[in-house]
Amino acid sequence: MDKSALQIARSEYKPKMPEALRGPVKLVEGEATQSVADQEEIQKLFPSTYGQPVIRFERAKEQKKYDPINVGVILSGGQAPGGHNVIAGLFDGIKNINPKSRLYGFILGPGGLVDHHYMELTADIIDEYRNTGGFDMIGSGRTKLEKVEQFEKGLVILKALDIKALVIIGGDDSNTNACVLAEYYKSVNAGVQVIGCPKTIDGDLKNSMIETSFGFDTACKTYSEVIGNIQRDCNSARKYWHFIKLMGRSASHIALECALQVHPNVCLISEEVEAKKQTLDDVVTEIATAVANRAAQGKNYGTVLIPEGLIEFIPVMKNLIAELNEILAAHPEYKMIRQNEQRNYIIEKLSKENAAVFSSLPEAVAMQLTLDRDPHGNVQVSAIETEKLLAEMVGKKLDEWKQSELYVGKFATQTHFFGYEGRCAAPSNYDADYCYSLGIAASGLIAFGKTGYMASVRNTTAPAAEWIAGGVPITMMLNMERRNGEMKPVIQKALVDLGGLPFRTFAARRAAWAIQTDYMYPGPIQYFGPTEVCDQPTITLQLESSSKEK
Ligand code: FBP
Repeated sequence: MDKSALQIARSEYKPKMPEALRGPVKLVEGEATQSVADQEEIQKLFPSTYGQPVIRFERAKEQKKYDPINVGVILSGGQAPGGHNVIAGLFDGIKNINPKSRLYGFILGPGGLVDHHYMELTADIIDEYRNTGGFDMIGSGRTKLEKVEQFEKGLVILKALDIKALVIIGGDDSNTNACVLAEYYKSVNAGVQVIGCPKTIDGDLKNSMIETSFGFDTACKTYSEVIGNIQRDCNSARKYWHFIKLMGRSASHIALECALQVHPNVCLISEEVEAKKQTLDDVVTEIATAVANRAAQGKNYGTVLIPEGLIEFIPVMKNLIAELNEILAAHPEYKMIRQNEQRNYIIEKLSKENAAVFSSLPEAVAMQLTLDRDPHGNVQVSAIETEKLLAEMVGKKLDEWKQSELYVGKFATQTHFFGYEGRCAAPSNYDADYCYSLGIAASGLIAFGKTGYMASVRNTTAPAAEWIAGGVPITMMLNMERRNGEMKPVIQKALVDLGGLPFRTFAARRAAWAIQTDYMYPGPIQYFGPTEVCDQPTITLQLESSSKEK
């Protein structure tokens, strides 16, 4: 494969690591843990893995001797920069344990385990992918591992390859499944440990023990670079309002981080829209007001950041989506109905109130709401064109205001959606370092015979040498939620905390950003150069950790 000069230089990069992982380690166990909510139910569902302690690795004097171990690895769900480095860290870690250890990658996600598609990951393959973006080393997929039949089919290949531990690199849903699988394999004495790893650009897999999911850093920096470029274009031509939707599923972490990095004129935060019980019209009025205020100063241009999950947080839409979820789960025949009849079919099944909301939506958006849920029951928010919906509705509102002379100005829009552009970017130094350490930590958890844990690396706003590596029992993160019409144990998603410092910092500055043109242009991710340019974590993480210190 031909490589650019940057790729060649980057492949030589040696990830920075916590001091504790730079040699033999010992394991330090904390207190027994509890699930974040619904303790009784979770304990009943996970009798073998519930309550395990949090683990920290510390430097040991001597390297223990370990037998070789065969390990399997799966990349699950959406791509996130740094996945290859988790695998590289895992590979180096198990080879360190014993050079005869072997690593197998299951192809195209959890489906590879069930269908027995795998490849051995040898040193030459690993070296080819060090510090690269993407998940193309083994591919990823969204098959939901939830049925005993799938677990048993997986066990056949795990036994055949003599695999004693499986690492599942995924988001909240995939790690929930890792927890269920760990419990099952332990309960049947399968002799297979299961370890999770926190991945997702969305940044919504975090809690008191997991500071951030990998990929969030690089994805936000990539989007912020491009939004910065758009802002410079916007400030040069001074003729467009840019409506920019950003990936992130339900949580607005990506939009918030990008806002902190680029200072847009408007940034919506879904969690705030929900807390304020804003209607779609309120949201449109808020944006139109910013447009009108700038127009009054002769500025007919600006930027609006929109989190992709916004629509789910507008209370009437949330109710509608909840009912649609139930209807779609109960009526699989819906997919067979002719397209031009689908809208009426849904309207007939909906309650009167929801039918009225559904009917009021532009047809394209209404139909985007009924698209197949992903295997975990999530609405595919990336397919809902909220940026176009809002641009159109703001235009209509401004036309109305023009009639009553409340607004005098020109309103021309450009719409953008940034998501896939950032998911496979080459990892920032932060993600390259963080991921490699996560992989090494996973190998440590395996060596110590642990199962049902998520690899963790904390204190990552400090220099890498001071990072704290270890493992967190996944049951600690679970609560019961309604999914696909049933109550299920799932990892609690971390949405934007409206009382947290990142949101408060944004809220304190947004009024000035709305009227001024105080754009920031962060530029591209830098890999080589001064540490303050190359190694800074996200502003979100810096603010969160500074508020913890106080
Ligand atoms: P994960 O939660 O699996 O990490 O996926 C993240 C994400 O990029 C979301 O931001 C987005 O809504 C979704 O994946 C898109 O899914 P797909 O890749 O299936 O189109």
